[in-house]
Amino acid sequence: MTTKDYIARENQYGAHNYHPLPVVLERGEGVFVWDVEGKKYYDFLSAYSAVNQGHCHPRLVKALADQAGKLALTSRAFYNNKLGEWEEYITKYFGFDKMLPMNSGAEGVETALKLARKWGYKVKGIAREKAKIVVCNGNFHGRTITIVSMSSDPDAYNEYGPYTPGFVNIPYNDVMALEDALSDPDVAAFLAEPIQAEAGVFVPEDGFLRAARELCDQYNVLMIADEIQTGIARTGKMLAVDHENVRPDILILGKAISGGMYPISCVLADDEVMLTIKPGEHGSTYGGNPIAAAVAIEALQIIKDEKLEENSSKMGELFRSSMRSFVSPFIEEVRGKGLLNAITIRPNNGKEAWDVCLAMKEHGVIAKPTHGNIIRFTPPLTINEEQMKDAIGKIQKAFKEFE
Ligand code: IF1
Repeated sequence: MTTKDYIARENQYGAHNYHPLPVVLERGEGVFVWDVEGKKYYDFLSAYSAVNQGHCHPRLVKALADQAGKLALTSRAFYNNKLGEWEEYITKYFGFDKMLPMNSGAEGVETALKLARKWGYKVKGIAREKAKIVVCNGNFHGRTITIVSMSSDPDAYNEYGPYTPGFVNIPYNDVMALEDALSDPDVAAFLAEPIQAEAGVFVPEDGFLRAARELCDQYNVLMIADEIQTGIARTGKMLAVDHENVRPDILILGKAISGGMYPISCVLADDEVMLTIKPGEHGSTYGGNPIAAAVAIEALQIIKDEKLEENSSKMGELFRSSMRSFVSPFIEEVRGKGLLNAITIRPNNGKEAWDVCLAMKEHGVIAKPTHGNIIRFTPPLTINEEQMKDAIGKIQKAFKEFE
């Protein structure tokens, strides 16, 4: 079977909810992936920042395989000997009292919203059914009906109504709008991504997160950070909120807490928040399973052992400075933090971001456009200097092709 055949089969039997780049991958190792014809690529998407530790990291493969051969799933009707180990490890790692495990990022976000509402009623004393959660325009927190109810992207929400009420949308990066929204005593929480990734890697002004933290304190509102994409060293610090020394009340993690090995998400919070949910009031069949526990511990330990925060920061600087000094009629702006970067593309000679991505693919680098004119550049955090320089050379060749 050729690339064409694989794509045709997916087209025929799979739902059409994606428009992938025409490349069919079958193998990965570190920063590289290979397609079914044996062509090798630098992966500059990393499964949307899930594969921060690199593809098929041997320690993660081993953690997964060892645990899979011993005990995979118990449900939460019984205890297992791995979950507590993960809970202790991750709460100490991030400095929270407790953790609640789920599977997908969206479930993590749903969990945080439930916690915020419970806390709003039980602790803050908001009248039943009145709690509001403040969110930002341009957000991306997942795909459930409640989550798309917060979205300002028509592709994400159109024709999925009726929507879940109780959300207040404000502009991102706008402290005045935030203060205005939070001063409503029915507000339980403020939910935001520390950098808006899907919106096109929109980095807020320095001080925004700190100001948000202070306003949440002032108005007795929980600050919820969705670090599903920005967390786990992606932006050059373990968490993106660390750049401003901010500690959220609820931290949502996903994607790279498994290094791409398994769908795992979790929510961290202190007792005042976490203990508002009682037995039977929330859960998940797979959440907290022994494989997830084993994989997540290993994935987080790899970040420390391989000093990936530092590498992400350095390689990110190298990427941005190289692409900023590179002159191309296509490049409007290069922005980002650590290895969460984007280039906005000015259409040129009838060619757009999609065409640039196709050309990069031919040169051996795969990345995907978002919102038409933005390309995200998010390689695994394990990328070394030589690889980064090589990949940048290939990316620049692709840009030059259309001049
Ligand atoms: C898709 C984007 C990335 C997320 C944040 C929660 C979730 C995500 C900040 C939900 C998920 C994904 C989902 C993926 C594409 C992708 C994405 F382009 F849509 F925005 F990464 F940039 N919070 N992001 O980024 O996590 O339930 O998917 O595990 O195809 O929808 P999930």
